[in-house]
Parts: sequence; structure tokens; C-alpha cells
Amino acid sequence: PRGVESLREVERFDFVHKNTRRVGPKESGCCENLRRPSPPHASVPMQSIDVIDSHTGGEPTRLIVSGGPDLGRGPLHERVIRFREEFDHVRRAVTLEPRGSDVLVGGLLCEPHDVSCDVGVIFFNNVDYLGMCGHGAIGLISSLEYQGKIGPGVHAIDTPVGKVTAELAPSGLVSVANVKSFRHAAAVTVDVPGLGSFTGDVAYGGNWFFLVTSLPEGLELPKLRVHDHARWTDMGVRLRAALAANGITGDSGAYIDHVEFFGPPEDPAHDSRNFVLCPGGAFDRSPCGTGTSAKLACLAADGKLAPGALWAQESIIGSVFSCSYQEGSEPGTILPTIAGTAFVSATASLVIDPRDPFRHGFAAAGTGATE
Ligand code: PYC
Repeated sequence: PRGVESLREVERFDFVHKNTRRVGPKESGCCENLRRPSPPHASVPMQSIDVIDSHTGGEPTRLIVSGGPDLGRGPLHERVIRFREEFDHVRRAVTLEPRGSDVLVGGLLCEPHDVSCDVGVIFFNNVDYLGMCGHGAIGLISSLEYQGKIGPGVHAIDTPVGKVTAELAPSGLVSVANVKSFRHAAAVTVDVPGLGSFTGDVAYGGNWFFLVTSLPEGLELPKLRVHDHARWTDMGVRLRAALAANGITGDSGAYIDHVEFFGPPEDPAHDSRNFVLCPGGAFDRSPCGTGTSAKLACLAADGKLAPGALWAQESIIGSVFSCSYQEGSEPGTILPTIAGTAFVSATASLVIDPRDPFRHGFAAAGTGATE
């Protein structure tokens, strides 16, 4: 039978395998070649990673519930460094093709370090790791509910950027009280070669965002339609490169890896529609929990939204997060709450065959994940 081995075990096997001749079915004739091979290499130890897939307003989350790397018991901001340095192949195996896609956000469920938390999670994507992920936190809660591990109530989650809480309502609605969010810089203008001058705010909502407030002259206020996603992606990628080239960053030189455009909502009951470019070049199908936290921080800083007032943020595909904020304890900071619903779409065991040359994923040329 296939064994389920630890990562270290698989790596050891890699070496053995590279130095061992593969024994396949006997090749004696055409009919022999067409025959289904006997149980695929029954003696080869496979690694298996159990995941739950969900989507929150169309944006997928793949939660590793077992078989993931053991990163120890330290603070989550330290564990994420270990993940990147020692186990990045797991991130790639889970999120990249052939098992994943550029759109997918992964999450590693782990023991919390903060003893006041119920669970810990480290989110990641096709190119790197995330501080927090709003849609992912909603997906995490719905996945744990699906497993029967939690029920309605408040659940505390440890993340690399701090503690968040999530209230699961009997209806399935999940309200995430996110980390402290704030506007770092207002009305920053940047010239994007070939496009012109953009103005926007730099804000933090668990990740760093550039929130576009005005487009170059001649480009009218966007009607954000999903079929125009290539245009907004191209603009966002070029704008993000121009920010970096001009030394425009978040706190302590933090790289701004998300760009947000805003336009009028399709549904007049909502306040705004957005397009969010994610770090790996995909766009968020959901309204983006951390991005909407950053948006609320800017609205609060401009006096355009009062504490406790509701803000309905529509995504580029029309899914909605219902949001509000309370003032933070430090001046200029807010504590946002993002509410949305996730649905479980699959439970699966990912199999990593040590003989598979693409077992740790590959980034197709031209995608944001190209390494
Ligand atoms: O919901 O915070 C979010 C998020 C970040 C990247 C993709 N989704």
C-alpha cells in the first residue's frame, strides 16, 4: 500500500529514486503497452496533504488541514519565515499548477502561539505569503464548521500579523474583526511610463495596498466589469512597478503588493465596486477583506464614513462584503469588521509523487507566478 510519509521522508526518497532504475510494466508488444499499468508503483511512498477548498464571494481558499509542514510552536511571524525558507515547495505544490492556479490562496492551519486564540493560520499564494487574508479567514471558519470542529460563536485566530476574531452566525455569515488598519500616506502621485499620472493612498489592512483615487487625464472613472479584467490587471501591474521604482512603500519600506481600483457599484444598494490586483498577478474575485479594511481606513481618515456606519463593498464579480469599523486606540487607526459568506467546494488529499517532475508545481510563463 502507498505510505503517507513526512516531507523529510519524501526528500530522502528523492535521492534514492534518482539513483534507482524505475521498474515499469513489461514492454513486449502493442497490447501490452495499452494495458493499464499495475497499481502505480505500489512501493513508492507518496506524500499526502489533506485540504478543504472553499470560496468566499468567488475567491478560492485551500486550507491545509493535515500533512502540512510542522513549523514548530513559535510566534506565527517567525513560523512564516521558516515556511518560506524550508518548506516553500509545499506552498508551490498546493497553489501552483497542476493542482492549483494563480487565483488560489492557501492557508496552513496550525496551533496558535497566542494562547487566547483557538487556531493559527498562515496564508500564502502563488508567489509568497500573506500577512492576513480576509476572504481566507472567512473560508477558514466555514471549513472548520464544515468539519464539525466549530459552531456559531466567536473564534479567535492567530496570524503572522496579529490576532483576529471571527464570529460565525447561524446563517453562515462570518464577521471578521481584522487587525488594526490605517492610512499611511494620502494623495500620492506616481507617473506610470506609457500610461500617465495616477494618484492614490497607501494604506494597510493586514497587507499593503495602493488605492487609486484618480486616473491619468483622459481615462474616465472606470466602470469595473469583469470582462475588462486584463486591462485593469495590466494597469495595476504597471502601476505597482512604478511605485516600487519610485521608492513608494508602506511602513519601513514595505513593498506594496496589492493595487485597488474603485468605481460605482452595479447595485445601487452598495457603496462601491472594486478591482483588486493581488501579489501574484491574479485579481481578487471577492471584495478583498484586507483591501476593504485599507479602504475603510482611508474613508475614516477623510471623514467620509463614521464609526459603526455600514459600507457595502462589491467585488469585480458582484460579490459583497458588508463592513464597518471602530476607532483604534492609536490615533489614525481603525479596527475594521468585514462580513461575508464562504462555501466549501471540495475536500481532497493532494498526492505528491516523488517521481513527478512537477510535484512541487510549476509557474506557467506569463503569469504573475513566473519564477
Ligand atoms: O481577502 O484579504 C483578502 C485577500 C487578500 C488577497 C486575496 N484576498
